[in-house]
Amino acid sequence: MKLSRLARLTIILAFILGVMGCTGQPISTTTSDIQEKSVKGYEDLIVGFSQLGAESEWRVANTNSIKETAEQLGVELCFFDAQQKQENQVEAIRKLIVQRVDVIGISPIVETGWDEVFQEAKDAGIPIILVDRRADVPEDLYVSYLGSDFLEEGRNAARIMADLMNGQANIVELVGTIGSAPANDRYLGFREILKEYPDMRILASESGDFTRARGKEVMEGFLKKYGNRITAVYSHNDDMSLGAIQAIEEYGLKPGVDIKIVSVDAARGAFEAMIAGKLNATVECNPLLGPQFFELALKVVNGEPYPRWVPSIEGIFFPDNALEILPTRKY
Ligand code: GYE
Repeated sequence: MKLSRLARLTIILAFILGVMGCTGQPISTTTSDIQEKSVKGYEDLIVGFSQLGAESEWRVANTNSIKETAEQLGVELCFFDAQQKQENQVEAIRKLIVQRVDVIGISPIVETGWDEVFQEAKDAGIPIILVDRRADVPEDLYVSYLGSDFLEEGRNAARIMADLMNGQANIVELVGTIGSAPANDRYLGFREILKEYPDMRILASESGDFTRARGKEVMEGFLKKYGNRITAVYSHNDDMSLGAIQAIEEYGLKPGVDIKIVSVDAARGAFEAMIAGKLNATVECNPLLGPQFFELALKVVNGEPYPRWVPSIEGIFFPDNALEILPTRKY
């Protein structure tokens, strides 16, 4: 049988990955390993993680939490950063399958397009845990979801906005990454509450891809088109809010005063903006998921009972006590 060059390379890669750990160290096989421990501890765990990128303050804190917790617990972590590309996440999962990790955590960049590769993991007997973002796949293709209630975050943002604006506003919306779970649900949750307020209108809604640079650009476009008709901004994350603040200042208006801003995440940058009077509120979305993730991973691997959804506990923050709270913030 003649194998193609690609097939030969794949076999060699599979062999190398199979005998090397994520750190590049060979996986030592002693007799006790071969006999397979019935109950694994953190030191026995090999966990794969496919992170979507590094687009925001939130994401950086999320990655740090996962890496630091793995180190503290002695878990072997195989971490891949997809740099905002779904195809890189698919490739990472395939590598992790070849590496035969115990469990795979993934923060899917968008909701759709995962069925095939999740099925491949399932066929290989590797459970998938969704971390931070949900994927729109059949229930049996993942074991659990750890993360926030994005719909409720959107509802809370609308409730705060209605309060701030006394039920009257011309709103522009900075949407997160198109097709991502937080953008989809923060969009829907906000509108659900807005229905109760006929004098709160959305003038325009556009994606700023969860980044500060895009948030600024999109806000510049809104200002060019609607000028001082805009009375409020709803932004799906703090980075885009910070970009919008800059755009509003350059336009010659006062963010937080002439145009009120409600944001999501509650990252340090948002607290600084609230202290400076430029941001009116931020709905918390907790990125520090490392400890809960590895606890869940261990339960899954040991066949212990675990919930289908582990929700994060979150609050809402306003400028009045931002100065006091800032030193306690961990991201
Ligand atoms: O709000 C945003 C990030 O998925 C909840 O992604 C996360 C979101 C977060 O880029 O800042």
